[in-house]
Amino acid sequence: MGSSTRSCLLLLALVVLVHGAARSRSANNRFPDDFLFGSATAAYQVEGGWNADGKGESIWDHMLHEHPEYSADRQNGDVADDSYHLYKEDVRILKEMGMNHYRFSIAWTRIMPTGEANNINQAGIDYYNNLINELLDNGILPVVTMYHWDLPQWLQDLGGWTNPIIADYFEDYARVLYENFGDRVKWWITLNEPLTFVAGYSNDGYFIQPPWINKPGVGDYLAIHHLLIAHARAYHLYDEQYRATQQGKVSITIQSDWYEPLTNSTEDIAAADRARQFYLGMIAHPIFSTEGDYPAIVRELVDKKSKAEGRTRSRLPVFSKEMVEYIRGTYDFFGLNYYTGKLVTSGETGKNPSRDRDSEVVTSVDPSWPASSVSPWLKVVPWGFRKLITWIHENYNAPDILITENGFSDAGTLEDTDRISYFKSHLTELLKAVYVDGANVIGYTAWSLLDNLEWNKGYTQRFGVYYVNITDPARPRIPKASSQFLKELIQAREIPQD
Ligand code: PNW
Repeated sequence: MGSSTRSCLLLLALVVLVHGAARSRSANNRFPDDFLFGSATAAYQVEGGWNADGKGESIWDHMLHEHPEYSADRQNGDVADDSYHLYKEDVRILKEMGMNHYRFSIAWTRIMPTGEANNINQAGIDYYNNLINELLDNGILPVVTMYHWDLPQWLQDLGGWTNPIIADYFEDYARVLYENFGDRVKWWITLNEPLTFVAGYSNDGYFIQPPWINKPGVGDYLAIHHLLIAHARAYHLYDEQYRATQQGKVSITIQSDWYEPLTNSTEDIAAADRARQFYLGMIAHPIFSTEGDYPAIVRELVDKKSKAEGRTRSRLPVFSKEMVEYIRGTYDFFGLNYYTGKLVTSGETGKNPSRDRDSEVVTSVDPSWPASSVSPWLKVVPWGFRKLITWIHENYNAPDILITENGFSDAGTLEDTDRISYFKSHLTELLKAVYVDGANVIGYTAWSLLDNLEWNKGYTQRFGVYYVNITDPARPRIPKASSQFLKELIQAREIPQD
């Protein structure tokens, strides 16, 4: 081989190498072709029309009517963003951003005012038909949450999630939804963030929520037990009666922080794993793990403490072998909400008894982490997003993961640069989980489409990529800079580099 041929080959090799490196760099920054981008809301937070056209009273209607002082700004969901009347505006702005899907929730009480199947409200069915059809006409996939915390008050009066009969009622509700909307809705989420809403039975969540019953370590465990059964009932109903014809997917949305050991001591590493089991595995393990049932460490610690308290049975109810099998595997994807991370060490905290105390962990945050100026719990921990996704990938048999919420709050500025950098850093970590760690993330849903009623924090904590002026009866939707950012990102299917 002559020296000129050799240098030619060398040059060629170099070109190929450099090109390859450049390609893998850009691949790391580019979303897979079939990756779904969307945005989310929940019925009580945006709809309003709380008693319009036959809608029944939910536990959130009930609580904030009875106790306006529970709300940070004395606001409630009576009118909210008035999406009950302005849903076409919502679809218009979704389309404007080029969104592939819209995750919204159905208000149980709009369809079944008391929660009972013998009392169907046609106007409620009509409203969701209109919304679903408007979305489909605009090429946007509906991703529908059945339950985003607004239980019919009628069912709460029977004990709500602490009464095992709730599973029967939830299955009835799911049937009505599949029957009426399943021809067009192909993505179903049974429950949103179980471990957030069960704090309504333990009064130890980070915010006041109905029914606000002070039974920590007992009421929340009962609710968890029954909601897992309710979820499985809705899943099996779909499997047995609707999947063949409707061909959709059914799953659940779980919220988890990332739990990082405070130090690399064996003790802290074990504590962080316990935290994951108590604050994520409690719901995920029965559904997504190979073995099913509650995580072993959860079973062990709660049983041990219950015994030491002199009880005749564990505060955490026990599933029969059949029920473990019935719940195990009831998913078609993993719905994940991520906002923040925590540092973990072992120790005792929380009410006695309570899930916090049962877990034998103490969490903290790093003071150097940036934070939302209005939501004290929301520290910006993007690397925790990657670690959480990868942990789920490795521990639960590599499920398809749909990010069903991720977002940032502020007081409501239109130049929301902090929200843009939150999205950017989290999407960057998401792509590392996909390309480096091999996780199957199939889509990303920004919380939230609109500034909306942030539960008992009212409008003091705004998560929207569109601003809503709630003193204006017309509730115009005004784009923030972050909506433009998402629009460009979705168009390019790439994270813009500065
Ligand atoms: C979610 N945490 O709740 C809910 O699904 C939304 O309805 C809500 O508006 C949104 O997040 C913003 O708060 C969360 O403590 C509750 O980490 C608590 C936490 C995260 C999300």
